[in-house]
Amino acid sequence: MRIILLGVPGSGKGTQAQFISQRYCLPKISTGDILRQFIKNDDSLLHKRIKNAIHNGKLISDTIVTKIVENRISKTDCNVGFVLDGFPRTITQAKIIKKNKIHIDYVFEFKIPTKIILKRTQGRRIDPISGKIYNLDDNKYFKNKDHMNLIQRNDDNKKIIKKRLEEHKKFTIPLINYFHTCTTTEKIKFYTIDGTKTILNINNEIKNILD
Ligand code: G5P
Ligand code: MG
Repeated sequence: MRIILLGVPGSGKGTQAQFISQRYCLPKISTGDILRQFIKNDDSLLHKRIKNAIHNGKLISDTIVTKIVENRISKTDCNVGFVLDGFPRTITQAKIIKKNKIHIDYVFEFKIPTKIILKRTQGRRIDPISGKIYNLDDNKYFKNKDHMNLIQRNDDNKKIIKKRLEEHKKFTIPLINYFHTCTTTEKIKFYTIDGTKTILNINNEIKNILD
């Protein structure tokens, strides 16, 4: 199964990517996570450029991101399929998937209103070891014994979120419209998910589709 998860910042892509990856034994490919890991490890000009773009809420160039994904999906563990979290994000990125003759089975778009986006992203906390995603609103956060070690993302502040939302509107909304046109011609199953529901409800909705 080859799956794409789309949606505004904080809509639940990463959370549901972890669920899908575990339940269906599929590698999770999160371009955001890969880029954040990448900029941690060096201080070259390229690293600085990527860091600057992320910290300004801007998308990274299609060339860099598609190279990362092409390289990752060429690994043998992706022979069974994969779940792409946050890629593609532009029509150019989607066309590279097509150029590589990779057939996508499912696209899920998560939708939530802006007011919720701001609250969720500011409450998000991440376990730096496992990558597991929590929220201050979530009881599990307090049950996590190591919650003192959970971290907040640098780009999870109001000003940067607003810029990330502008990028979404400019580049990803046209991509979503593009996918709508592909559903019939390329037999891609496209589902819009109401991201305001609980995580468990959405897990179940996805299970009903993929099981
Ligand atoms: P990222 O890292 O891909 P975004 O902005 O696309 O960043 P983000 O912020 O990671 O997306 P998400 O993954 O959609 O959001 O959301 P999440 O982490 O799962 O959930 C957010 C919070 O809500 C959590 O606290 C979670 O517990 C809670 N939550 C989740 N689901 C639910 C639910 O159903 N109900 C409730 N109540 N709560 C829930 O990209 C970062 C940057 O990297 C670059 C760009 O610079 C980008 O800005 N980048 C790319 N650039 C170009 N092309 C690409 N393809 C790129 N990919 C990354
Ligand atoms: Mg994410």
